[in-house]
Amino acid sequence: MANKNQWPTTNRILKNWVEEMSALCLPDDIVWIDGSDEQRDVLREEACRVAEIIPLNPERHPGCYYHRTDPLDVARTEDKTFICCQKQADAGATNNWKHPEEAYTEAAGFFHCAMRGRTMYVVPFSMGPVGSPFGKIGVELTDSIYVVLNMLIMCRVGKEVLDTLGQSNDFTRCLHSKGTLDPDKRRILHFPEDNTIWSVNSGYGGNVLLGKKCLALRIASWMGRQEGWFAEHMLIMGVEEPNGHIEYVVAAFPSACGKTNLAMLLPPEGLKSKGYRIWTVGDDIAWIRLDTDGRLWAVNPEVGFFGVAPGTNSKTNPNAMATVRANTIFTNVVLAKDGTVWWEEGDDEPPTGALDWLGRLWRAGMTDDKGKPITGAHANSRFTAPIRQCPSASFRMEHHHGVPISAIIFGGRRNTLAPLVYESFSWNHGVFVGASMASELTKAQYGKHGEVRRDPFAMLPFCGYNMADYFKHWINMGRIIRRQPKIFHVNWFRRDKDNNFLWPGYGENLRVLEWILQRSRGEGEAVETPIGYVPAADALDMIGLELKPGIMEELLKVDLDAWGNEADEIERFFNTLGTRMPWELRNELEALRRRLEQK
Ligand code: GTP
Ligand code: SPV
Ligand code: MN
Repeated sequence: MANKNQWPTTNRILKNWVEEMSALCLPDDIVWIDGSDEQRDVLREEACRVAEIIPLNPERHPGCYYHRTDPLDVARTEDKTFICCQKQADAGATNNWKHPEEAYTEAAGFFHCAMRGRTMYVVPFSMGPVGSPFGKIGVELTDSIYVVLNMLIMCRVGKEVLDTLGQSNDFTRCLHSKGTLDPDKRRILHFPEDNTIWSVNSGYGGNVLLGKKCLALRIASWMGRQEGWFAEHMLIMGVEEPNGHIEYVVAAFPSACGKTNLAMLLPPEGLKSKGYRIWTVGDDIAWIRLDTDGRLWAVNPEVGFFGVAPGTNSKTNPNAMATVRANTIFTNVVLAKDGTVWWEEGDDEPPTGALDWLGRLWRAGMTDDKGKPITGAHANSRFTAPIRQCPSASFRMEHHHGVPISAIIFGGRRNTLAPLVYESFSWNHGVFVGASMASELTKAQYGKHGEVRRDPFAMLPFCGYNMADYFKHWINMGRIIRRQPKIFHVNWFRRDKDNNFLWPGYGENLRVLEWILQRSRGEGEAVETPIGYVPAADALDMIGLELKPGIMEELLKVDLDAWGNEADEIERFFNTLGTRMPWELRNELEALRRRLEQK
């Protein structure tokens, strides 16, 4: 469709931009994505023909495909991710920064002729329901059919979006090329002042599905600060209580720390008989606005899951297993001879004669030259699947207004220190709890696996502006939210001396949610500690779950000495965030220290 007159829009600004970018990348052809099943089927066939994807067993996995990324391109590359605004101070201490001019110039060199011999796909997409006051439109230009097929699952794509955009200039300009996949020339560039994203030399999810982390978190968080709302790395879930009423909560955990699992949990035996039911609204991103009723309301800007495969099985997450049965793309898992897929701690025994995520012949029990087990699936292997296929998918997904939020939950992976759950004393204390979050690194990030790093609000890699300003935005919003949700912190990952998890987690986490919702209503028994309120010894309903004696005490323990050290760590971290750190959080730190000393 090189002929511009045949393009499916009359938006001059959009057409000019597509022309300009194609003059830079020089694709052989330009194809506009209309969101139809017919076009998707043609693209699938084409991707299979060039072996970008492999069709899976049509009986076992109808409509499913398999994909491998380059071995050096298996997770987001935070060190190649930049916020490119005029002033470095606006990107802040936690972001890599480049001056826009320098960033454009360098990347233009990488994009130059990058699409020669390839097709440029034009993907108009909406984050949030099309036409909703929450909605934001983007257009991604990409030379990867894999990206197009993923975008078709992850967001609302096609003609309807173009119609809604009309002649407007109000869309995020997203440019992506696989380029050569050279890691040294990989750049994930955000230009919040131009509403533009450029991504080059990667083919991995979070780097290239530009509606997700790049638009819906980094660019949107910048917009949210200016327009008075929040873009957060949070799941959204409804808890239907025995009386039929549904309360909604949002929860921010760092990458690979349990958002997808919590968002679609199945009530455990015991609690199930009380009549609980979970509704999944989102598993990764929440856009949150203050409404005229004085409450916070949230939408999930996405319509798909890009979830971690390893560890997902019919016991830990039956809803996810049901979701990925059909119409799913699997990336970097094990491919079995019969066209099925497998991953570590999944269902079934490991297949024989299978190919691992690198495409090598693989069998369970293989070890490398150091004797370490070789996993078949990459630890950050993922599935891309439509939310509507999830048995617990919320019937309010398409509501333009979203859902009202009753509690905000923060959490991380902490071997020690953080108790199973605690409640903050106030909004500002809750912001402090979010700001001082920390978690062990997982395979979703490059870095040293297991090391603890500060990850405020689970937004360290995703906040598109100065982190200190971000904290201040949360504090300022608190002043105008008339009906503030309470703020909590959870830790499913506390371990005993032998390194075993103390808490069974997964579905059992509903017991903690039940207490959180009770507390939000002013009910539920709690004990005051220097860090916040923890449940009284018998406050969690443990019907149907027996823990060994002493375990609950261990889970809820607040070690004052360890928290004294933690306060020092938090101070060290705050000191790295520069002069814009809000005084309110310094006050909260001193208040924590005072409470610890008084005990
Ligand atoms: P991103 O998609 O990277 O943002 O991750 P996420 O926060 O959605 O994490 P996810 O739910 O995919 O969980 C990541 C890993 O944590 C999986 O291997 C899970 O099996 C494991 N996990 C999730 N919930 C629990 C839990 O309650 N307890 C324990 N022990 N492990 C859990
Ligand atoms: C995360 O790392 O938090 C993810 C996966 O959700 S990705 O979209 O690749 O960033
Ligand atoms: Mn995530």
